[in-house]
Amino acid sequence: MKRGAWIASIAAAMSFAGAAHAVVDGPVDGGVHLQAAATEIMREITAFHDFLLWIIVAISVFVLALLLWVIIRYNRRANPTPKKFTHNLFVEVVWTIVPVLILVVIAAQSFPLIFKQERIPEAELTLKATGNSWFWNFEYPDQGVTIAANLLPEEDARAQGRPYLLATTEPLLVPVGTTVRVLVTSNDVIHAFAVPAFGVKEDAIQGRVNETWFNVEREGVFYGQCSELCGVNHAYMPIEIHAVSRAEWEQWIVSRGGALASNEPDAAGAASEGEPATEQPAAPAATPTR
Ligand SMILES: [Cu+2]
Repeated sequence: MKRGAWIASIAAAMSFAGAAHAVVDGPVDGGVHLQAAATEIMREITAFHDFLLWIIVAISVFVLALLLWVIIRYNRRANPTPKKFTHNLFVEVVWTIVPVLILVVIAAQSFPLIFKQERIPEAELTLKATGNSWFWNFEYPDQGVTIAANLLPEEDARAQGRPYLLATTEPLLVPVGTTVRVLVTSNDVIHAFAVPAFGVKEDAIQGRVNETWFNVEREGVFYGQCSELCGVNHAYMPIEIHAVSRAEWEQWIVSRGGALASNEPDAAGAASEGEPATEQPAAPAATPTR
């Protein structure tokens, strides 16, 4: 890579989330930063990542400067007769208090973000993602639509100009500007439903229903992958999500034989609160769709 390109990449990596750059969804060749955010949560994760990066850079530079100072100023030639003291109260207090303060500052940014991720807002739509060895089932239980998304074979991906190992045979559609609650489970081993641009990563565990959520801000094609080592074809169970307008999504639901009845966001939310077992009968329902 040319020197200029390196500098540009590093500058991009260290830029704050608000910095203007062309939005390219999905992973890109030579990309060094996080994928372009498509949800508010991911924008905040990106900003937090950049904030931490600056703290790490400052600490690394400071420690390097201390090392250089000791190497140059206190080597045997420059300082032939070293002092013999072993304690310095002031320095010891400083190197205890300052790291604690740094951690407090980090925690003050980190905890609100974790709470925001974990607290699912009033959902307008429920999506169920079920991991299988090795493909995903997606279901809109309130609309009665189920799809099975397999890896798009390499020759088809090349022919269609879609990214091999990320494109699927059956892309999932979600409406933009809609809070989608995602129920994540598995039919066999542990998988993980992860979409970097949404800031979402949730374990898919057999016999258990985990919950997460996203609200996509813009239309686009977003990719994710199973993110839990789940066996020999772990790398071949991608996730492809198309964020589209509400009208286009409704059209798609109808074309898949679904019903656009009003959904009741609170029924499933209350049930999953304390008793995951009550959700269990829903899991096998996804199986016969294959
Ligand atoms: Cu998996």
